[in-house]
Amino acid sequence: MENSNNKKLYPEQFLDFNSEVKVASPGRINLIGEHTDYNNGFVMPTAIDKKILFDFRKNESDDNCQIYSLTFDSYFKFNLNDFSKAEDSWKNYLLGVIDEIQKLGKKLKGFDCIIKSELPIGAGISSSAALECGFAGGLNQLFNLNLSKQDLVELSQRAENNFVGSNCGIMDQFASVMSKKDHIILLDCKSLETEYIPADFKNCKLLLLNTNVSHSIADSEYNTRRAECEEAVRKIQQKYPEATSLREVSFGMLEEFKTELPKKTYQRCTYVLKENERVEKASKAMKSGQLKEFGELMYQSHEGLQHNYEVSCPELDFMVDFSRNKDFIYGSRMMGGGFGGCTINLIEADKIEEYSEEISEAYFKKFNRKMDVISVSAGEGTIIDEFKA
Ligand code: GAF
Repeated sequence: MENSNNKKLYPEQFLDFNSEVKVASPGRINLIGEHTDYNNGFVMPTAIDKKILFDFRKNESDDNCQIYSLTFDSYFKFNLNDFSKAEDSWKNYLLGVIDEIQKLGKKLKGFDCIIKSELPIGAGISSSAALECGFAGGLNQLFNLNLSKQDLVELSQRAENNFVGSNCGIMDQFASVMSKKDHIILLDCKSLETEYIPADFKNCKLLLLNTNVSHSIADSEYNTRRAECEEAVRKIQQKYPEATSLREVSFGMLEEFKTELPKKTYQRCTYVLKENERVEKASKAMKSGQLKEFGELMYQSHEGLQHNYEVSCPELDFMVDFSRNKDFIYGSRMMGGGFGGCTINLIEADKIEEYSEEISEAYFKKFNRKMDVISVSAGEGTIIDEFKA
């Protein structure tokens, strides 16, 4: 890894690190289809051109591993046969991956790894999936584990579910590994069937506006939303056994259970069913170049997330509202799990600079907080290079 200006940052044992495997693992955006993945629904994500970079080498030992994060200037070591949950969450994404690889009966040996991130943390662009998938992909290559791309996606998701304790769906890991440059994925999270739609935004671009807040309730509320959806499915299944997720539930079926479900639960389910419909419409609009229609669906998605799914926050709502009457912004919505992070905006390219200044100023005035502008394009999924010694 390049570190010529900054050599003093490396712990001594990482100086002159000769990489055997290098990995570039991207963050992701999601155009539409939020909180639908764990309900077996549809999403439209893609990887972005910003990444986490890894360098791997085998070491002499059978089971001792060392990891250094250049981003956090933090070093830790662990034994492959004896490790437990760490205090820092970023370490748990990695340990979770090791745990899942070992559960598959795959044999690892001692290795060293350096990690450097270009992804802002807590911005909702899934630095966690990038970390898991890049790490899993690197180990797969270094130790010839013979895992497919889909194995890497699924074991990374399991690492997050089982070791980190977040009940995330599959979207982030899938986008990080499977994306193709200049394309948006239309993913059916039930069958994992994929369609790659050219990311042709004509005179527009995608712009992320980072609220720079990440409210602490995010993780617990995420798990609660998922539990609410699952609870509804369990009730509906009593009459319709074929409904194993909200994907198999129609508006008509949901209506039948309106009085039996808690009001909020009914509201959450309505949002999910409508969001799945929006993704279907949005993918058609994207394919036929109807960008204004696409943008309108983004606004509707935000409204559902704000009022029915209730995962937004004042900072995100302010940003979306601020864009509403600007005819050069076609669509805007919160992106990812919610309670902070970024909005994603479809905006005419030549207005980006002027608009960024205007909204930054207004946001600062309102919340006394700086926001960040992140311009993104649809990038390639995980890239792995091997270097023979
Ligand atoms: C987070 C999760 F990790 C995803 O699986 C997805 O549910 C998303 O929130 C909401 O759409 O990024």
